[in-house]
Amino acid sequence: MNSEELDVLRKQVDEINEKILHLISERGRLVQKIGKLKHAQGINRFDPERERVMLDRLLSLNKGPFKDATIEHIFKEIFKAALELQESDQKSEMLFSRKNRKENTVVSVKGETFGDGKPHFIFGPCSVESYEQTEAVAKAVKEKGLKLFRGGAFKPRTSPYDFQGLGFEGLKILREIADKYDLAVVSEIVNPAHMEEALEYVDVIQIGARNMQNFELLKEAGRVRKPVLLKRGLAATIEEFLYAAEYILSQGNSQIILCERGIRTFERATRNTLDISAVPVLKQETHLPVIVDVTHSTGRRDLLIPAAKAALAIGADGVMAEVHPNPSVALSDARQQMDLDQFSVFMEEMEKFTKNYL
Ligand code: PRE
Ligand code: MN
Repeated sequence: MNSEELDVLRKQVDEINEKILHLISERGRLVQKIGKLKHAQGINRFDPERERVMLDRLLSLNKGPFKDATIEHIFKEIFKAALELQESDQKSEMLFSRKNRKENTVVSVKGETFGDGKPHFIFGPCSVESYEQTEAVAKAVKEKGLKLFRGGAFKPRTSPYDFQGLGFEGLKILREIADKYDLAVVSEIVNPAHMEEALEYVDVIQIGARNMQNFELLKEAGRVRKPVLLKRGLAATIEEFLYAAEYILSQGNSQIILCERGIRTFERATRNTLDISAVPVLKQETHLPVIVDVTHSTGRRDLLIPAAKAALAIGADGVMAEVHPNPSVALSDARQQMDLDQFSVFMEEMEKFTKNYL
């Protein structure tokens, strides 16, 4: 074959490539329309029966030179690409998507505006154990000029024999103390049926890691008009986390703060593995504020300061940590809560870090 002949053949191949590209693009646009229709009708994107019918028809038309298996392989790749296109279209239409809303959602609680580019902090004991224990922490939070106070009243514990929280009694204590010190209450609700009554006491509803896929609870949180602090599930992918947020958004509540709290991995040096890169991923993919719970992710008092610095440095909108007046006797998470002196050091470090590096 002389080189002129080769050039001619290659030119023909180039032209066919172009035609294939146009046809594939045209197919893509049609498939996008199909994707929209299917989504509107609530039909599954993946349709193996339809794929089989198309493949059988193509194989019956196949006259070579490619073998049936090759044709089947090529078209399966085309169908896969079509599915991915439909999926990415659908994702960008999600309410959580940054593509859908360019500017940050700012969640405002007692003047603390999560998502405004500045760091915000949430502190409080793991559990509300008594009025005195809770007040001691609230007082320290207030003295530092902070506004957000957390405390667990409903505690989803691994063992049913562990302290389960004081329930509504705990919420009442939180409210009373928060009012006394002019703080806002962040507390976890675990039962959709409790939501309405809890709103009397709570300013920010926390959905805990263990309930991230409690869809009825998420829907209920979506119906209320108060901010929701949604924690990532202990073994949830970022995608699952985002769909959990979508449940809340889809019910009309966009006041959501996402919270990375560490995920379960093989590593045992820390209680969970802080997935620090989840912060910028979430900031890129969504318009929602993102905070890091340094207590539950590390499970180690000695790692709280570096983990919090890392969180702020990588772009988190805030940090949450647990503080107890006497951690050694705490009824839950005794090993990881800060005492009041450690809390003071923690805040001094955060102030220095914020001033020097952010
Ligand atoms: C399409 C894409 C994915 C489905 O699994 C089947 C077919 C395709 O690429 O042809 C389009 C489509 O979504 C559909 O026909 O229902
Ligand atoms: Mn805890």
